[in-house]
Amino acid sequence: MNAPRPERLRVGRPAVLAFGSNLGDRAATIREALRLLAADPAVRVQAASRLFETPALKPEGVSDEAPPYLNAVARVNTILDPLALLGAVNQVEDELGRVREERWGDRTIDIDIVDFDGIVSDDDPRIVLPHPRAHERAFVLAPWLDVDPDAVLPGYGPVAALAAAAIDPVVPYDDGEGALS
Ligand code: PH2
Ligand code: MG
Ligand code: MG
Repeated sequence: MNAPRPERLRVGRPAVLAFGSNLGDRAATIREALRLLAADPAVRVQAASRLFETPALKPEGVSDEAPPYLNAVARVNTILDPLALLGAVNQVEDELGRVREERWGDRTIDIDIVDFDGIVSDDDPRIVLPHPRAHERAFVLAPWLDVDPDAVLPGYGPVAALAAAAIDPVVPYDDGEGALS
């Protein structure tokens, strides 16, 4: 029997993930990260943004010395809870050679949970939701608009308005390989 599923049986929850890479083959690494996440049976990748090229933001401001980033955002649906999703993205980071050294240091891949089902929480220092700096980062907000033009950042408002106010430069990046996913 294939009766329509009642709404309450929909078990997955939406989340927004941000990807950044400024070392190695940046585009290939972000594509591989998406493939690895999509291979997790607990995570469904629903949409991936374009790639954007962005100067490295360091604690002291935008840096012209550090290699520039490629950034992207994906919309996913998952049956994991936030901490388990964090574990899954950290595992993908490890598989792709992420080394955890200095804060905001150059990296092959960074995957951040920007939003998880609208949760606002800083109870657990391992995962603050939404991502505490997403509201001011065009390198997160611009690709997010790609996958959801009507997105709202919990506690901050429409992503379109935040993106218009953010000052870090973001430029769409085309390496001829087509869409991310
Ligand atoms: N991520 C950081 C620090 N700085 N700068 C850019 N352009 N893109 C990033 O993804 C990024 C950053 C910490 O996660
Ligand atoms: Mg980050
Ligand atoms: Mg991170």
